[in-house]
Amino acid sequence: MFDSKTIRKDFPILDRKVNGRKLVYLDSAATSQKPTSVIKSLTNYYENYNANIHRGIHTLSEEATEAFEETREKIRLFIDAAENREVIFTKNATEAINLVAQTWGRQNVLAGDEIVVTPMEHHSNFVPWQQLAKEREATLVFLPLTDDGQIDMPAAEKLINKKTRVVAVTQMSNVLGTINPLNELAKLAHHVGAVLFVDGAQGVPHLPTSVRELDCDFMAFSLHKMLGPTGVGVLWGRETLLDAMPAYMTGGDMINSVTREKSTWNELPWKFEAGTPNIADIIASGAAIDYLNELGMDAVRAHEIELVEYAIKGLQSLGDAQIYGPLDATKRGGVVSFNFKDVHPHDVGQILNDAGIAIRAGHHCCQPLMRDLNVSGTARASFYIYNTKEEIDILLEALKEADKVLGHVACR
Ligand code: C6P
Repeated sequence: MFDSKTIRKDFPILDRKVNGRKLVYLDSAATSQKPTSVIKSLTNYYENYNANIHRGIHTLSEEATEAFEETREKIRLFIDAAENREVIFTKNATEAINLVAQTWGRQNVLAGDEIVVTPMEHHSNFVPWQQLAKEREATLVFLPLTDDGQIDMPAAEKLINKKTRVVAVTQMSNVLGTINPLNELAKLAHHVGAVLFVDGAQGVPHLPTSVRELDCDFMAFSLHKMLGPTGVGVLWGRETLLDAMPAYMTGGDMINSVTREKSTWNELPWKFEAGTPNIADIIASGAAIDYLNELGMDAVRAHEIELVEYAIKGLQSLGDAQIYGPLDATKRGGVVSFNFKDVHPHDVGQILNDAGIAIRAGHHCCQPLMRDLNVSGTARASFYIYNTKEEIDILLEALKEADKVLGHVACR
């Protein structure tokens, strides 16, 4: 285990005040804070070796290319992929999902086929599949959830069938916290000749992840949720699948040769990386991976289980707080969504902000799930390596205070 209080010293932003109170940042599921090593990596790049990559034969370009490709290798190791050809940089998880839906999807999903999703998908892993289904005249099938927000696996066994082309599911829900049984879903998908697409946006930053052990076929995630800068996403896919896919965007860097009549594509991974990529942020993402590796992802996971257990107990002790998702902390990741009495979550978020506490409130880009839960939104506290039990105490105290104020609002 690591000491969050020591870790906090590496995150300058955590020293700031909000509304005159010490910042309590409980919104890492939206985006994590960044350690000094990541911030320094950005300035180091711009101060010392800013150049375009894969093009120049001058020293700066060579240094930038080397650092850029080194990050790809770090990411390969982090998710235990077989080849770094399989690691493609995008601008975020959303772009990675669209890339697959619009290339592999258009090539492989035909009229009458089925695309399987869950009701807990973030819009990013839902709307691209919904649009593909419309375009291809395919059917979108939803795996039902149990009352505590887990996939109903006996139902999944029946619903994943010969018509299924892809099962698209989140590794961990950004609302319910549920960690999904990807191994079992991979078996069900592969048994009928379908592929398993995993949205790892919430999973990869918080759980030890091996794409080979999970036996999935594609995975998408964003570096900004795992200590890295914004503007960097990753698509991992099996080499055979990526090789067979058409290009997504065309232009510079992704070609092999171009004549007036036709063009041929570069090899993987560059076939999917058209134009100048986000060089500085991708290189700094390598520093983020180094930081997480130093802590160890098993320790990250253990820390979050401890915080989630503590937060759930604390919220339960307040009475009247409705908590969504499984209550067993080992079955969920570091997000806790709740509604506090019959008060609108935006009011909760506003009052907490007055106390310097940053949470997220609203539909969390999961409108179909909100409809199923019969709520307009939830309040959500999410945790990461720098959060402490003391901060959860501050949250609980603020909620007790809010109760006094919001109790009135609710009765109006
Ligand atoms: N969820 C949240 O506060 P991008 O924006 O492409 O980096 O990530 C999209 C995304 C995809 N899948 C899941 C499960 C996610 O949680 C997110 C981002 C943030 O919950 C911002 S809406």
